[in-house]
Amino acid sequence: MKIFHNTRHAEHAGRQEMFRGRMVDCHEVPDRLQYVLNELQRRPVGQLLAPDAALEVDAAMARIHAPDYLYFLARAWDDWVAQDPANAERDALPSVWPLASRHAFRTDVPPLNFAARLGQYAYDSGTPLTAGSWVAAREGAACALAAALAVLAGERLSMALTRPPGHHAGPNYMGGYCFINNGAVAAQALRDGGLQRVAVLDVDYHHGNGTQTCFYERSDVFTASIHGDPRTEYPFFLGHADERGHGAGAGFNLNLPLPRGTGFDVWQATLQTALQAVSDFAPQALVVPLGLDTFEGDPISGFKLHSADYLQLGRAIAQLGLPTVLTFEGGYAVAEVGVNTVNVLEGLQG
Ligand code: Q9C
Ligand code: ZN
Repeated sequence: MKIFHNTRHAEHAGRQEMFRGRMVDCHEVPDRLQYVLNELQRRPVGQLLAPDAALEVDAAMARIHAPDYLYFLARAWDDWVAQDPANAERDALPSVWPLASRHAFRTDVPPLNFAARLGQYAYDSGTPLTAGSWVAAREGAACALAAALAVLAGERLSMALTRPPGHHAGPNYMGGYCFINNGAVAAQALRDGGLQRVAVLDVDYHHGNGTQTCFYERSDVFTASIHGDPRTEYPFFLGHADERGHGAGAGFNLNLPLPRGTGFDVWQATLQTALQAVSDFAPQALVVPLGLDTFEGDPISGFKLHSADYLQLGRAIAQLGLPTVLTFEGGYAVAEVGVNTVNVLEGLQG
């Protein structure tokens, strides 16, 4: 297995996120990826690589994200500091939003004020944008592209081992600790490499709203997600079972929400439902946004998987017999995220 890791991930290091009216320390920290690298040293299940610097990562991101959103992200830090030089000492977080068009706020006149522009592109106040966010996120997209190209070249398994994560980022928005949707970039790169049908199976605790939205009206990329019921769990406003796709994409999205507190027995049975749906779609490759926040010890999530269950998860996905690209998503029990991640990889290798 080829594992493309982001050598610049630590440049994205948010300090605090807004949570219930106060600022709390960020959960999505650089240490998360370091723990995975440490475990890979103990159990070298794959070949650690950095993506080729010559990869056309801007073109790959532009296949998923809107030009104005990428333009915004690339310059956001400089614009933030230009708004007030003192901002150089603090992360950017939004505090004002246009909500949705049905609330009659204007979105047709692009604001000039940076706080307003950030509110236009960010859907929560838990995703700090820092001086290094753009370079880290862009290099993460390079990892996703490299992992997709490896599978196109014949590799059975590859992984984009990167942070910040990606599955909450949509065509023109950031949120949920995500800026660039790495899984979507990988899926699109697989399509652009000549595969006709690609499936995405999101196993993060949180609904993969960004990925769902990227492919919601398409029949060439089937998306499935197993996650905490959005009536009680983030991201709240998407991820219900009746979201099946739209237009040409009708029938090509599957949401499997589960109540907070769900353990591995029920989760695993739900995984079988998702795997059957993926198999029925007959894809030529699979993308797995791999979140480890289904772990019982996760500080912000509510499922009850144990470390050994991740071996089973890997084995179950391997049963599909599909070329598979993994992306690293959530998982905030930092000391266990390395063992849990490598357990999945070991299970996948059979
Ligand atoms: N203070 C991913 O797992 N905030 N994103 C929850 C905790 C949002 C999770 C509140 C959680 C986003 C990639
Ligand atoms: Zn998550």
